[in-house]
Amino acid sequence: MIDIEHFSEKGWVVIDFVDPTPVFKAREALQAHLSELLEKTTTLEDYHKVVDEDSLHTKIQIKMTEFFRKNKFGKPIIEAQLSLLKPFVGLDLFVQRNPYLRMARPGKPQDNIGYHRDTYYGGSPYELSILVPYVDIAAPSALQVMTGSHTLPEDYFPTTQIKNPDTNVQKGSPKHQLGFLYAPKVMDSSIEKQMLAVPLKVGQAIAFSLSTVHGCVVNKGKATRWSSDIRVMNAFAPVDLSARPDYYEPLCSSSITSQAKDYFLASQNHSS
Ligand SMILES: O=C(O)CCC(=O)C(=O)O
Ligand SMILES: [Fe+2]
Repeated sequence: MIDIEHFSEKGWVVIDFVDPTPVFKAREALQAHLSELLEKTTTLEDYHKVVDEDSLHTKIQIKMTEFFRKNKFGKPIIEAQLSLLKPFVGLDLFVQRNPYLRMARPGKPQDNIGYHRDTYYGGSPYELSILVPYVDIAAPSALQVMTGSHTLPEDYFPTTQIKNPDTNVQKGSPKHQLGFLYAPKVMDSSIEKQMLAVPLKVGQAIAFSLSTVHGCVVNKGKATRWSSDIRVMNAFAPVDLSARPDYYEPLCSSSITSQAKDYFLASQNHSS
């Protein structure tokens, strides 16, 4: 069961997956593909011991992301947890089609996007981010969240919009497509003392609202943090998806919704 009260109060919640099998399957496949790319048996955790140089890292992350998306690892991971998600988000759900695959090496701030709210970038508080780790993540390596920030107004925190100092992050560039922001809205570093690191094991996830302040500035641990954040939303939530029509795909429908869709499809076919 998801602790819905915990989520309501804090804006984030740790989920123990009912069926972690697809996560372990993705982990195995990622590790095998990584070893193939690096021509060397490599664990996800020790990736940073093999790849230190940034441009090589970006190339590997692009290839690993393509592999993750081509094999469609995300949807089955979420699908296996539907009994948990339905009481939480609803019976009619969308899931993100092409989630990001994040790879944050220890001591490399450039592998992270820092503290933010995704509502700064067009996300809706009706959308949920489910961050699924493929390695155990100890507190020093973990994503951090600000408890209670999910219901604070949008202008509560001052931000400064800058151009990403990493010139490789441009609109549409490969790094942008990996989830890095070309014009990040930087939050004041004083919020750090309110940020709470949430350690996770493989088979768990942290779910948070897109209005919850979250992020990581640098992985201060010993292992590379591998995760994908997979967004889920209620198909009937008042979110304007017209600017990103392919962003989501259907995940599940209630019985009445499925029958209504069949009716409209039949009527359409009949009249054409
Ligand atoms: O994994 C990270 O470092 C960031 C994840 C994130 O920003 C999100 O899920 O919205
Ligand atoms: Fe985010």
